[in-house]
Amino acid sequence: MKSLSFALLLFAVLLSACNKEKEGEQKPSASPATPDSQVILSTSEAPGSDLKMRIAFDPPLPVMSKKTTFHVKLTDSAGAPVSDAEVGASLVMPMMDMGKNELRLAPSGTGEYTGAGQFTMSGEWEIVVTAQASDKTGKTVFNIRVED
Ligand SMILES: [Cu+2]
Repeated sequence: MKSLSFALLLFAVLLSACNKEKEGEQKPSASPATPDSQVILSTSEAPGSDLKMRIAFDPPLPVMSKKTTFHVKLTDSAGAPVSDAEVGASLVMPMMDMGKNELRLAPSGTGEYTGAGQFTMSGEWEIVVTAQASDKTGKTVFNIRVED
């Protein structure tokens, strides 16, 4: 019995240590350059991604069938900007096949890439952003909600 409660205690300690680490991680990503838009429902990074991404929209709340400009900030795992990448995005509705809707994001500053596209329907969309640099790759899926 004693060893079981010790194991539980150890588990609890490890859990709280994990949470603290996560809180600490938020700080360096709070860069004022391209803050994540409030329109983002969730963000998930593909396993093995060396390149980290943040995204912002213009307009900040994308509207269906109107131009949306995408700004992606690309950094390496240490937070340094990566400017020599090929960056593209695919706009996908998770609930249905909306056809191919892809765009290229061109370099627009230190570690920044910009491109425009259109959401062809209101509702929930995934923006699948891929980046390929000389020796690193990254893929991040941003789930957002698009208004009518
Ligand atoms: Cu649709």
